[in-house]
Amino acid sequence: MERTFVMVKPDGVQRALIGNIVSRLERKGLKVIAMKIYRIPRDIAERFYAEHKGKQFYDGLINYITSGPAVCMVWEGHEAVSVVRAIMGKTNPAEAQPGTVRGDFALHPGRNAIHGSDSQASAKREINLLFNDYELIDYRRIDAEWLVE
Ligand code: DAT
Ligand code: MG
Repeated sequence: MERTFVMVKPDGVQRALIGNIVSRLERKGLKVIAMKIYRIPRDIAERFYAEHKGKQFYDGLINYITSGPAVCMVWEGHEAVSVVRAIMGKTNPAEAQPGTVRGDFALHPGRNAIHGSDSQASAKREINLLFNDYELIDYRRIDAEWLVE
């Protein structure tokens, strides 16, 4: 089973979108195995977004992501990385399809409400950056046998 790191960003928390976003992932059949509300410290944010250092939006991105509490999560399931990316929608919410989180709830790339890992390698790195191993909870959902053939 694949794992991915998901975050409701500070704008999503302030705009009361936590429940809606969690609900979309839950009803899809993905399983939440870690979840915490966390104000990301600047040094962690800089490591998290290291690939974007030097870009014109980088300083704004770090300020945004550290500006208030976020909800950090690990979700598990069949093709979890690409499934979450599809549920999120495009980085620029103005171009994101209606029906996606960003398509439904966001307008600007600098306030796009949700993060999801872009590959299994990124997921591993991001999960290790935000969670300790003991925070990842191993359990079986009662509907598991109805979700995967
Ligand atoms: P994604 O979050 O869809 O994986 P990304 O990894 O390319 O997108 O960029 C990370 C975040 O940086 C993105 O969620 C919002 C911000 N960002 C990207 N491009 C931006 C832009 N042109 N203006 C402002 N913020 C931007
Ligand atoms: Mg990304």
